[in-house]
Order: sequence, then C-alpha cells, then structure tokens
Amino acid sequence: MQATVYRSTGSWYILKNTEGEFINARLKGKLKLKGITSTNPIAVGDIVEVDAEALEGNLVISKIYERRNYINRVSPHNKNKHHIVASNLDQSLLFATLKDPKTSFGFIDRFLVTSEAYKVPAIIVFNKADLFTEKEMLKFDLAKKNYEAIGYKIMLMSIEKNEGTQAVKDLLKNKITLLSGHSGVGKSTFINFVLPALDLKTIEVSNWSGKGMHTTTFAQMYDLPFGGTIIDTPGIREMGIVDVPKNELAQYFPEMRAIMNDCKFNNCQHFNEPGCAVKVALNNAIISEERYLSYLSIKDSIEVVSF
Ligand SMILES: Nc1nc2c(ncn2[C@@H]2O[C@H](COP(=O)(O)OP(=O)(O)O)[C@@H](O)[C@H]2O)c(=O)[nH]1
Ligand SMILES: [Mg+2]
Ligand SMILES: [Zn+2]
Repeated sequence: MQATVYRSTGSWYILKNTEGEFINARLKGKLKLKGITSTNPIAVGDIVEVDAEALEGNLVISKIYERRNYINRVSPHNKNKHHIVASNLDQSLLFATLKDPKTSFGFIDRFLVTSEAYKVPAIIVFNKADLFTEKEMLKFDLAKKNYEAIGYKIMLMSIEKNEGTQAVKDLLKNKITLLSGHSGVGKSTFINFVLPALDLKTIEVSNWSGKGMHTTTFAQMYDLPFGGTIIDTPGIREMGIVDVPKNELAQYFPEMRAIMNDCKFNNCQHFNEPGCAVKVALNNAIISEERYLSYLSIKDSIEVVSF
C-alpha cells in the first residue's frame, strides 16, 4: 500500500494512505542502514510503501519511492550530518520579518541558494507589515525591487491586520508548499489562518525572547481545505548549506549565473580574477553589493566536507 509521510517523530511516522486515512507506521529495520549521513532516512513529503508485519500486525515502511526533489540542510545537532527537511515539493515560502524579529538578508540569500540548488521555486513573504515604520517600508521596497529584478517573487502581508494574506493563501492552492523561516515570524499564525480548525500553538509576544523559542519540533504536513498541502517546519536558526561545492556557488545566484560565461577564465571564482564579468557588473551596480557580499560570506562558510 502506498502512503505519504505527514509527520515523523523519529521512530514513528504518521502517513496518509491512498484511501485518505491516517495510519502509523515504523521503519523496517534494514532501511535504517541506508543513508547514514542523514539524520532522518524518511522525510515529510516522502511517498513510501507500507506493509503489514507478519508477526505483530504492525505497519512497516518497506520502501521509499524516488524523491522528485528535497531540501537538505546541515543537521542542527551534528554538523557532519545532513537533515532532509521535506521532499516532493512544488514550492517553498520563506517567511521573513524586518522587525520583531529581524530576518537578515544574509539568511534570506542562504535560503535562496538552497532553493536554487534543489530546484524548488522560492517565494519570500515579509510578514508583520503592521509593525513597519517608514524605515522598514523603504527597506522592503528596495528589497522587492532588487529581488524581483533577479526573478524572485516578494510579498508583503500582515496576518494581524489581514492585509496581503489572501494573495499568499492563493499561492497555496493545489500545491505542496514548504513553509520556512526563523522562529517567531508568524508561520503557525499563518497556518491557523488558512486552516482555522487546526488551532496550532503560537508564540505569545509577551513570552517571546527572540532566541531559542520553539513551539514546533517536527516538520508536519497539513491538508488545505481548498486543495494542496502545507508543511510547517520548526523555526530554522541557521541555514547550513550542504550539497553545494564552494566553486559552484555562483551558479546558484541567478544574476551571476546569467553572466558568468563572459568571465575570462571558465573557473573564475569572481573574486579578484582579471576579466571577471561579475566584478564588472558589480562595479556598474547591475549586481547588488549586498548580494555579492552574501556570495562571499556563504562561500567562506561552506566547509569542504562531502557527504
Ligand atoms: N504584529 C504582528 N504580529 C504577528 C503577525 N503574525 C504573527 N504575529 C505574532 O508573532 C508571534 C510569533 O508567531 P508564530 O506564528 O508563533 O511564529 P512561528 O514561530 O513562525 O510559528 C505571535 O505572537 C504572533 O501573534 C503580524 O502580522 N503582525
Ligand atoms: Mg510555529
Ligand atoms: Zn568571474
């Protein structure tokens, strides 16, 4: 019997079978041996085969069907291992905020690199617009201009004021969407908005310290009443990049990818090489300085380990 993984708690998985029923299953022993560099052999979104165990009558996952795609990151518990956040995605929404808490553009760029590397279209949603003063509005307008120029969709919303929310909700229809972002940006609040019956726990503003707050521990997929599914993930503190070799990083910056064939050397790292088209574009403000600095800083942070 085929089923989709909705939630994994480590030893048990909650799956939905083709009849639309939710079932619990364990992982068959021998499957555990595979993929030892990953802290989770099975991820939310996986399509699996489930069998009834002869002896106990328990359900076991006997096979994982090939993933259409997945998002991988450095395991929060062990930097030598990676963690599959979710698989078989149509798109990923990154929730960001410019205030309470502030999402850095460096973090956003890391997220975009990951989305490019795994070929999952990314949309950035700035939430808590009701808290924006003129200063944040200017920052948002500039970000919108810069990121849309290189092909990313940028949205603005306030769940609190119910502004811009319908447009974000409309993006979800009949799609499998991964919802990511730091803790405190409004992911659970948004899921409650699109799925009012669920009533997820959100973080109280008064208790919110800005660091280390977690109300969601495991990724979990939810069916949407209007078609499609959304995957809530625990607040990501850092987006450790895996599967992107240092010397290939520029390929995952669309504005660099577009022009790097014009660099004099085909192994150009766009640092100080003569005849670098990226540096020329940077000097002519065709490539934004912030994005270029993100490129350098991400490049610096990529460890030369392979999984
Ligand atoms: N001012 C304001 N606060 C919001 C908005 N959306 C969510 N919040 C608050 O932000 C806090 C964190 O929200 P939560 O959904 O738990 O964030 P999560 O960690 O991303 O799931 C809660 O106190 C929410 O009420 C918004 O649009 N404006
Ligand atoms: Mg949450
Ligand atoms: Zn170059």
